This record gives sequence, C-alpha cells and structure tokens, in this order.
Amino acid sequence: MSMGFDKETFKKSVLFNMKNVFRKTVDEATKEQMYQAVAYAVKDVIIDEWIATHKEYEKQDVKTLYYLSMEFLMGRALGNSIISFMAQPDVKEVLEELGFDLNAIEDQEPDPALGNGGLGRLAACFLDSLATLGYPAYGCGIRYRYGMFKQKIENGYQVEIPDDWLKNGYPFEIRRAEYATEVKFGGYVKVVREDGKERFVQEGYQSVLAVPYDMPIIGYGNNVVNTLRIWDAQAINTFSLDSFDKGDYQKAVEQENLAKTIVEVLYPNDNHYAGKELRLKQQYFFISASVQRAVKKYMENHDDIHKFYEKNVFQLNDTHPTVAVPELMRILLDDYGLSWDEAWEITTKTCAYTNHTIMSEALEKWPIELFSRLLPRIYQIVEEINRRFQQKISQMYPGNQDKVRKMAIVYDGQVRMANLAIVGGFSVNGVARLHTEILKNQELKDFYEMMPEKFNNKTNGITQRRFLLHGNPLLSEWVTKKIGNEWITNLPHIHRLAVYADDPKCQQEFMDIKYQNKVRLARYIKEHNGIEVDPRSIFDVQVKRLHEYKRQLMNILHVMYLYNQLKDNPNLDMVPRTFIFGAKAAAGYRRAKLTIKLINSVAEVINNDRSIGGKIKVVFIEDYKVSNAEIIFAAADVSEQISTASKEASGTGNMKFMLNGALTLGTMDGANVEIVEEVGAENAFIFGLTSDEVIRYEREGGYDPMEIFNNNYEIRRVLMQLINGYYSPQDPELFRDIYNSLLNTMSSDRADTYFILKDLPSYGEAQKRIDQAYRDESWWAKAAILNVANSGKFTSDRTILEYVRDIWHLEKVNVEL
Ligand code: NBX
Repeated sequence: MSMGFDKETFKKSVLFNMKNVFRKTVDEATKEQMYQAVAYAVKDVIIDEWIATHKEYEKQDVKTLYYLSMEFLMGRALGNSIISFMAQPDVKEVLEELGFDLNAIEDQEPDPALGNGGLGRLAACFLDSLATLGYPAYGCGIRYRYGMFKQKIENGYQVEIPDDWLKNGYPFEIRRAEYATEVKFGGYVKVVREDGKERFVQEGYQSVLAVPYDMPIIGYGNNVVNTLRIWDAQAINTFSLDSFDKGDYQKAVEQENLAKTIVEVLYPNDNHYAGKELRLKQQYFFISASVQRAVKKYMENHDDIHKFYEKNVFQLNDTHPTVAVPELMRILLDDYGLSWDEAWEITTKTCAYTNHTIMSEALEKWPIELFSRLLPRIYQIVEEINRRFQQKISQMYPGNQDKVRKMAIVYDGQVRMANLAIVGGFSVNGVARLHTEILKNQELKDFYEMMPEKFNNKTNGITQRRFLLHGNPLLSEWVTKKIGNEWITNLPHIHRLAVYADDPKCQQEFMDIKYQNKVRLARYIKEHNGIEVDPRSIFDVQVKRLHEYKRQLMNILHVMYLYNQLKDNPNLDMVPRTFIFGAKAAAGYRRAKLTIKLINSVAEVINNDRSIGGKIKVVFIEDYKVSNAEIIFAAADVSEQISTASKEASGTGNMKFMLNGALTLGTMDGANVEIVEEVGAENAFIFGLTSDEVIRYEREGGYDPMEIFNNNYEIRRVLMQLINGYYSPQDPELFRDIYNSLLNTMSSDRADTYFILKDLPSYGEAQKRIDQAYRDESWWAKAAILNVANSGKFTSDRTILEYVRDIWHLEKVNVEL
C-alpha cells in the first residue's frame, strides 16, 4: 500500500540514525533525539522520489512555476510527510515497538514558522496541492534565521520570544552550495560603450552570497516530491587577515554584516507596510537569487532566451516579490544583451501578481531615495518602465493628468510596487470573488479599465490533507468509513456525506467525535494555559492574527455585554459558552497588543467569578501557530469570521473551520460570501453591514458612533467599563485608548473606523440565534455535517487547478519509481 516504504527497512534506518547521530540506543534516547532519528529516516525514504521527480521534469522539459513569496508558513513536516507516503500506520507501529508514541514524537518538531498568517499559510497549502496534483513547481523564499516570534502571555500582556527554529538543526533541509549566487547592492551604474552599443555595469557595490537550502514538498501518494528553495546569506569574501588595505578591510566587515543581518528575522507585520530598508534588501536578495537561478537553469537546456516564458512562470505572492520584474529585465538587458522591447515582452509574459489586501496601510511604496541608493540599476529600469507606461496613459487618455497621478509607478517621490506588479505582468488576481470585484470596481478601477484582460479571480483554498486528514484523525476516519477515501485528493467528493446529515445515528457519531476533539483541546488548554474548560460548553473560536479590521475587539465587547446580563440575572437561560481566542499582534502594533491585554483582563475577571456558575469562560491560547491550529479547528463549534465587510480579502481559517464542522458566525466578507453560498444561509449565522454599505459610509465620511453610545444603554455600559477600572482596578486608564478609538475622532482616523459599535447589536442578535440553535442537538449536528459536506469548493487543489488553467498553463507529470 505505502509507496516505496518498507517497515523493516524503516526501523533499521531509525536505529542506524540513532547510533550514528547520537551514539545511542533507542532505550537511552530522548524524545527529541527520537524525532531527529525518525525525521532522517523519513528523508531517506523520500530522497529517491525527490531525485526521480526532478529527473522526470528534466526529461519532459516541463514548464515550471516559481511561486515567489517572502513567506512560507509550513508548519511541521514530519506527520505530514508520513501521511503523504501513506505509511502512517506502519510508522506508528515501528515507534510503538521502540517504545515511543508517534504523536509525542511529532510534538518535538519546532513549527517552521517562516510566515505571518494567511498569506504565508496559503503559500504552504499551494505547495502541497501542486505536488499532489503533480505540477512542476518551486517555492522560492528566505531561510530566516528567526521565524515568527513565539508568544508568551505574561500578566495578560504579549511578550515576544525569538523563534530559534534551527537551534538543533532541521533534518528535512539540504544545503545546495553548488547553486550559490551573488547578489549585489548599492554602488553606482557605469555606462560602457562597446562597438556603438551602451552597456550598464554596476560598480562599487557590496554583495552577498545567496546559498539555497531545499526542503522536500511531498505529493500525496503519487511519488512526486517538489522543492521549497529558501535562501541563506553568506559573506562573499572571508577576511584576509593579512590584508593591509584598510579599504578592503572595511568593506569586508560591511559585507560580513550585510550577510548576517539580511536573513536574520521575518518582519512580524501582517497587512502593514513599515518601509524598512532591510525589508527591501530581503526582497531583492531572494528575488535576485531566485530569478538568476531560474534563468541559468533554463539556459542549461535551451538556447533561445526569447522563449523563456514558454517554460517559466513567476507568481508574485503580493507585491513583496515585485522587484522580480525589473530584475528579470536587468538580466535580459545587461547579461543577455536583449533590446528593451524583447526583454519587456519576455518579462510581461512571465510574471503574474496576486493581490491579498485592499488595506491602504499595506501598500508598499518605497521612497526613491532609498530605492535608488540600494538598487541603482534596478531603479533605472523602473524609471524607464514608468516613462514608457506614462506615455501609454497619455496616449489612451490625452490630457488626463489625473490618470497619470493615480496610475504612475514612480510618483510623489515613491516607487509604487502594486502599480509596477500590475504593469509588469500578464495577470492580476484577487483571492475571493468579492475581493476581486472590489479591486476591479474601486481600488484598481483605473487599471481594470485600461487592461481588463489581466484581471481574474482565484478564490483561496486550503489543503484537506493537513487540516482534516492530519489534524482531525477521528473525523477523517469517520468520513472515510462513510464515503471512502477519495475526498483526500478530490474534496468535492465529500459531498456524499450530505445524505447522512439527517440520520440520527450519524448525527450522534458526529457529535461524539466533536466532543472527543473538544476534550483533546481542553487538555491542551489545561496543559498550556492552566485553565479548566468544559467540553460540553459551546466552543466559540476566533483564531487569526490580531488586527483591528478583524474585530477581536467586537467579540470581547460582546463577552463583556453577556457577562453584564449574567450578573444582572444569574439564572439567565443560556447554553454554557467557552470563548476561545488565539492571536499574535505585530510587535509594534500598540492597540492590537492592548486588545490582547483586554481579552486577558476580561478572562481573569469572568473565569474567577463563581457567581455565574461557569456559564462563560474566556480563554486566550498562547502562541497560536500551525501545529495547535490543527487541534483548535477540530474542536470548534462556532467559527468567528467577523471582519468589517470589504476588509478581509478572503480569509482561509474560515474554510478550515468549515471543513471540521464548525458553523460560521460571520459578516458577508471575503470568502465567507462563497462559504454561505455553498452551505446555505440557513446553516450559518450571518450579520452586520454589507461591503456596499461599509463602502458607502466610508465615502460619506463614516457614521456617528456617539449616536449609538447615547441611545444604547447596554453598549454604553460596556464602554464605560473600559474606563472605570471594572477590568483594570489597578489602572482604570489602561483601556482608554480602546475607548477613544471607538468614540473619539482621532487626528488621523475616524471614530470607530471598523464599524464595531455599528455592527455590535446585530452581532449580539446572531449570537442569540446560536444559543437557541445549539439547544437542538439534532439540528446542530445536521448543520455541522452539511458544513463538512459542502466544503468541497475550498480545497486548495481546486484553486491550483484554476491557476493552472487560467494563468500558469502547466502540464501534469507522472513519476514512476
Ligand atoms: O492573505 C491575508 C489576507 O488578509 C487574507 O484575507 C487572505 O485570506 C490571505 C491569503 O490570501 N493577508 C496576509 O496574510 N498578509 C500578510 O500576512 C502580510 C504580511 C506582510 C506584509 C503585508 C501583508 N508586509
């Protein structure tokens, strides 16, 4: 059954590794050592498939996708790998024979967390689907020395701990020194005249050596192993201690420092542009290395650079990799001597751009002073792209300076990366239907009118292999028992479950599984947070990055409201509820961090109040990450997807909850719209302003939250508790900023920018409907099963097939061993 896998060989390999790496026998080994020994044994198993896959790609001379991304939020590899080569039962047995538990061994692996949130995790899901579908693809990124920080909660506050994920070495990676590549920064551009032609040469630069590390991406049950290639930086010239040349010495020190700092750490901001010079260095570093390598690899087997785009496609994961456009131009112009028009044709047929947000504070705009100093030749090329593009605007819209002002790439002293990405590629896509419509009709309207053929939608998806098969073994076995295992590689097949939704026995089985998963999460919470929660209560969950537009604040304000109701009337008839939060705040985002403190302060008061009979519990799960996410989704009853309509481009957590049978409590935002379309509005809890209403209010300068404050006693009571010390007796002023953000017009933004008070009443209504609905266990079970059954659209396999069909045009490859 399991491919290329033999149980006895595997066992021997584990024992061999234990002896060779640690000089130990298994009975002396720690769990961590066992993890390493098993991980190396797993790498042994896949290595032949990895080689075979790339041989096949070469033989068939396939078109290759390069998914260029600053972030890959992979999560643990061990469990997923074992599942992919279908050897889980065997590996489990081997470990049991050696006296270890597979789950406990998997728990030893650090989460490789080279990403922030949705955007980075999407990249990881895409790699999984690409390999499983058999498409030739590389993920290209950065091997950050420190990934997403680890979150500790101390005294209710978030504390950031460096994520030293490479401390014990990472067994799955392979260093590929033979592909090391030089990347140049700074200096100046010299024009050289050679037989009547101008050539541009960068001089006086500093450079670093980019060294790739490859990680295997294992397709499910198909022998395909693709590659995630992440680049490390090394100093290019080691010190020559006998050098008496002071200039050289100085330069050597600087280059050493550049190499050390460039890949040091992942910027922990999501949906926010900070404009840091080091960030632009990171971008150019991994892009230059990846693009140089792609061109070299192509030219090893082809002789005509003009046809580069026939065999290569670059997908830009947001604007972060946009320097790929001028970098490819540079290589074609300066290294291959092509004319501008030739180079431009190749580049614009190779690059495609995905937009992940309409939040204006996320738009990357680099000051030209910084950009041109760091990347002088690239800047020249961007200027020329801009000059030609402005000319085109003027031809199309003669005398319309407004169009130039809005669409120019270089303007007001800035390089606008989104505009460069749109102009420099052949495709622009949003990540959910509503999001793409907003791009076409609002944010990118001018571009859409000028080049409608570039715009398309690709609604996001998630991999069911990690988020059901691996994360929820009980439900996964149940599904397979009912309808067979085709859903693992063909998720729409899961719709066959729908016939069981009305069956009382199946409902009972489903609810039992949910209960056991809640017990598993309760145990995790007890172990990691020291809080007791009741698995018979409704598990109401909001896990995602902390951001004002995602409105964790609205959630906790509603909890405060509910608590007031219970204090007024301790006999209040309500189903016990556990409100579960998990969220990291960007380290410099003060209001987000204060919201975490508020959630924990509210939790402290409510969880210790015996008078409410345990009807509400509030839990903030520390260090939300891919590995505990798998446990959390499996245990959720209610999925909180409550962003201000129009602000969440898609969301992908919403899909993971649905797949695990949680009911969505959400606004008509992002992919929620499509989730409701699939499952039916009667099986979800929808509330709040629509995106059209939000956009209309925004055009008209907002709404007046003071009116709500004046006229709604319950909301006023909750807001006053933010500033009267109710949840912070030591420091009654602590939450003043949050209070102000809702009611007072600040210098920069409107009061209640995210319509929290406006939506709060209808959110409360929806929460009441949930309380009522949960009392009918049969109804709830049916709705939950229907959520699972209708989640088929949201597999990343479907998303990838659409990218392949509309943008990438790749061919499927079979790998035989
Ligand atoms: O991308 C997220 C969106 O907010 C989600 O709606 C969407 O589902 C997801 C996948 O398409 N965006 C996101 O996660 N952005 C970032 O993490 C980010 C990181 C760095 C940065 C800007 C954005 N400079």
